[in-house]
Amino acid sequence: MPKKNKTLGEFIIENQSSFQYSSGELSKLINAIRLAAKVVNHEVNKAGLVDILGAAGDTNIQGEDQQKLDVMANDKFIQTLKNREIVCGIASEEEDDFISINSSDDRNQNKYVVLIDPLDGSSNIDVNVSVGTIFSIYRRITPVGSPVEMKDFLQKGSEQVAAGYVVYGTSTMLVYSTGAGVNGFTLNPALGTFYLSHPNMEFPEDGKIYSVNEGNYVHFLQGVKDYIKYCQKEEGDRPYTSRYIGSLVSDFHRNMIKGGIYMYPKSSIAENGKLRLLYECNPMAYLAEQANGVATDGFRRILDIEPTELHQRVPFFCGSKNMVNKLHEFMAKNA
Ligand code: AHM
Ligand code: MG
Repeated sequence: MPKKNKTLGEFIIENQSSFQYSSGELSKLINAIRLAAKVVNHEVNKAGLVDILGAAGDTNIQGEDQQKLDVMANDKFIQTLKNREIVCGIASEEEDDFISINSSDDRNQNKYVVLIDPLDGSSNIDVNVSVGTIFSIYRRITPVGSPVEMKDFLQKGSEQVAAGYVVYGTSTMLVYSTGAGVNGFTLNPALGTFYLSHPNMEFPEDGKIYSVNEGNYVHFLQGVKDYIKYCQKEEGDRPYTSRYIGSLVSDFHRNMIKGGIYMYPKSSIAENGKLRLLYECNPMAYLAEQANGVATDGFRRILDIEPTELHQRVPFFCGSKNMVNKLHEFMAKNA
């Protein structure tokens, strides 16, 4: 059990030898994400003070309005990763295509690709509610030294070597895993230092919170409707509590600490739900499994899904083991 009061920098150095592909490169990568997270945190915190709110005017590939902070966060993460010359490719929810990175000597020897949702839940910024950054890291499968290809990004989630998120909340936290459990670090804004505050985070096996946009209820599959009714029924330890921030990172974070289930089902108006497999579901599923939780599309393990395109969407159910398993019972009955 890692001891507390340790900085993220110390933790990274102490733990890099336990990483299965250790070479220090992954540590440098996490360090770059830590730096970009601090810069984005600074910008997000002053969002209410300066005139940078509102849509930037562009729309992303999914046809959604981009807000200025999305653009800023996207640029900061991409720039930081590019400047440090530690990845060979980046794919971002805010970019139509992946970005291939050349190092200064033009022979990129880096092994890792990063997929990122730079600012998730961005519709919450205008109303001062938590948002987050989500990242996912893979080893490339094409040869080192050559340009990255689409297949380097379209890997199954089970191939991830690390994943994490930053939650810009009442305090800012960076939570990540390199395959040996999940650890959370809280930013001390006065010093600009992340401290290990939540070692070995785990979903409680049972929970009492369900998080779903119930406004879409009428459009859900019968299995999901039945499960929601089950959550609301007065029996045993139910009814459960409903909590939905509308910011995946924040809903996930709360559920991991308190026990709960997050759901973004498919519906008659969104045939694959809303969330993106590569930028949102895979990294969160990786963290969930590292934290003793479960993540599926209602039937299949998220990490087993073979991606076919960069911006693919999937239904997403994630959280405490017994809650997700109960949902599966209702889904199977109605399949
Ligand atoms: P975004 O990437 O455009 O911000 O969308 C993802 C977000 C999640 O964080 C959140 O859980 C969900 O969208 C909320 O969607 P809805 O408003 O449809 O409930
Ligand atoms: Mg998102």
